[in-house]
Amino acid sequence: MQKEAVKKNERVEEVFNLFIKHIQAFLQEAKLNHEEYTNFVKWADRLGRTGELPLYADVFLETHVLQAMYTDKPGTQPSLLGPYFIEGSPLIEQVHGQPMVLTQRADEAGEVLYFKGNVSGTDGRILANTKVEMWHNDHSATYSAFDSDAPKYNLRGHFYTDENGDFLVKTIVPVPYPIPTDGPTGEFLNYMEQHPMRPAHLHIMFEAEGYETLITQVFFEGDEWLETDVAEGVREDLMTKLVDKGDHKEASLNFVMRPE
Ligand code: MBD
Ligand code: FE
Repeated sequence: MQKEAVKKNERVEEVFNLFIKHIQAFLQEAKLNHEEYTNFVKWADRLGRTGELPLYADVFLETHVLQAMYTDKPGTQPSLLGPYFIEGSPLIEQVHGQPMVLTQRADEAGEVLYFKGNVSGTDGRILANTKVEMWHNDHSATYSAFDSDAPKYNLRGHFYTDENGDFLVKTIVPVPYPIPTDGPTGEFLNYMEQHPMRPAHLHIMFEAEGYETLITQVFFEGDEWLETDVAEGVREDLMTKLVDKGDHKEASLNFVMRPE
């Protein structure tokens, strides 16, 4: 207990030292005048006051955290957790032989999607009974509990893989998502002459005993925003294809987790 606390403080000290060292180097290089400095501080203050700091961080910084953590490691690449995950999603009822239906309104707009997945380990093990957490936006590109008036857990839920590590979930096809442009994050995008779009994506997270939790996303071939995703969350092994089945679409992807 005592030892743990000491270790943690050393890590915080190390990180803060690096943080201040690089901020100072940035200021030396940028040679801001006093007006620019004041503008920068005011902008950062607005970022905090409007509640957009998590959004800004997840869009412009989180991808670099992931790259530092995971480059060159085996298994499915992680992607951004993003600012729109909430705890406490409902357990989706599992009826044998039937797809699980992600929480949705009776008249949920959008194309029906059946998404099939399989979860295994880099050690070759089938990962049965793995917890799968899913959340994504709706047909009007809004996330429940944030920029939508849908019920809090709309298009959110969790369930478990079957004895073969498989799952089949029924939901709707997510759509490309513009991050909010009316606040300080939008100001930043404007100055950078950058569009606010993320390609359509499913958020998905896997938890299995003895394995590293895998937080990732699923993207769809042909999406016009894949190459210029504002948050740089796209990874090659997270791509799937939407197959047209007339009254619905199908897609599938295999996920591979790493032992701890
Ligand atoms: C999103 O939907 C998202 O997934 C991320 C990472 C950032 C902003 C909006
Ligand atoms: Fe998202």
